[in-house]
Amino acid sequence: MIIHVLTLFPEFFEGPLSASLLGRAGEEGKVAVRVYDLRRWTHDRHRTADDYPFGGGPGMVLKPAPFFEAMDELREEGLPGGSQVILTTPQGRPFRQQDARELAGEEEFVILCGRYRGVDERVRQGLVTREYSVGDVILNGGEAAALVLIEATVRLLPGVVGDPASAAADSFESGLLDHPHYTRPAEYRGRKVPEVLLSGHHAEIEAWRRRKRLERTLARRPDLLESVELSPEDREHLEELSSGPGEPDQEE
Ligand code: JA5
Repeated sequence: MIIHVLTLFPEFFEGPLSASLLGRAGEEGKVAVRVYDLRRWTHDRHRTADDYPFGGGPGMVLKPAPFFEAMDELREEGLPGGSQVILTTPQGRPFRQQDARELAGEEEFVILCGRYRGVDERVRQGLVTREYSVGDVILNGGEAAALVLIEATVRLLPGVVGDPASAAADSFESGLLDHPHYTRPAEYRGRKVPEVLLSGHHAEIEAWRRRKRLERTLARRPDLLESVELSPEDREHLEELSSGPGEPDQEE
């Protein structure tokens, strides 16, 4: 897979792309993330990539030309015709696990990072095929959001996450939030690991974990329950929960 990133702050990507799982995936040739400085496609002495907004108002807008010229060059250099061109923006659709799965099936794609007040609208109209938000928060630019897309996508590539069972067992692959996890010691500062986890009864452990996932999802993200397949036992448990106490808001 080749991921191209156009940004005014290429140094933003250096640490994350060389660290941990992403760094290893790069070294092993599973992905090449090519980060380009947008100023490469500016032509004035000050390498200006932004300008004042027509109509006035505060802040600056990223000029269209560096994006269009960069895309021309990527295409001349072999970027396939149908490649997705993604803009990270608060105006985009929420980026979900399903979107990461779709991107993981692409051979090559481009991420455009906005800065300041955003990008000239003609960049969206003329270049962008998809717009994604990574949460209703304000960021200084699209770079941090681009890293979210990259990490979520690359970890789905074959052989990137060491243990495929771990990738598959994660929250959201089941559509539910994850159950609690414990490791040694069995008691720490007076807090005990639930007895069932020490019992060795695998069926009971799995049933406990499923119930905990349902409990947590009901308490924290009830919206997720609408798109999850629930067994009759699941529904029965949720029924009990809506009358009972459930998980405390924050474990004290
Ligand atoms: C800000 C000029 O989904 C969170 C996001 C916030 C944010 C994004 S994505 N892009 C920008 C931006 O600011 O380009």
